[in-house]
Amino acid sequence: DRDCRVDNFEVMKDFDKERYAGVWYAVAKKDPEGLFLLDNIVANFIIEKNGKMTATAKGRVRILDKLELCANMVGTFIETNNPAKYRMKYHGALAILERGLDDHWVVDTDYTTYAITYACRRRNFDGTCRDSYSFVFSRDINGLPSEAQRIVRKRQEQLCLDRKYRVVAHNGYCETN
Ligand code: AZE
Repeated sequence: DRDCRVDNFEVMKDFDKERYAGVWYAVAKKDPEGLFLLDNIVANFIIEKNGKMTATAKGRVRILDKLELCANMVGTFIETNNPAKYRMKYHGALAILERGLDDHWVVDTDYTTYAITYACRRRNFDGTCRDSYSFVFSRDINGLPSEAQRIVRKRQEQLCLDRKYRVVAHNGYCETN
């Protein structure tokens, strides 16, 4: 039946980072293992003058078991042979926050309404993913229209992550914290 090997996942064809640039609100996410952004997640992708893509991301996190704060994260994107498959180097503005190097695959987007991204951090020996995260992004903080939701649901199935997502709340927490 469905092929869940990461290398066989389809990603956005002819990905155009210039059209992708700008603000995206996370409206749903599938979490990886360990610490992660909780909610109020907003990403802003920028194309630098040298053509490289960077991004800032904000989101509420809980660290040291009970400290809640808004993480200000910075990501730089390393291009690969596939224009929709990046390696993302990221770190927090505060040294106590995470840093790392993750895949950042743009699985699908129409540039103006929705985007779905995928990162596999650890693979099983059979090529399926052991530890992944994925975001559904919207240009509109209030969510996606039903046509886009239908496309996104299909992509989530193709990533073998159907029913693994939760809604990302936006309540202004990171505009004041
Ligand atoms: C992403 C959008 C593009 C820029 C960045 C993103 C990811 C950020 C994280 C942050 C984790 C922070 C934690 C802090 C304690 C994909 C949202 C940088 C993965 C866990």
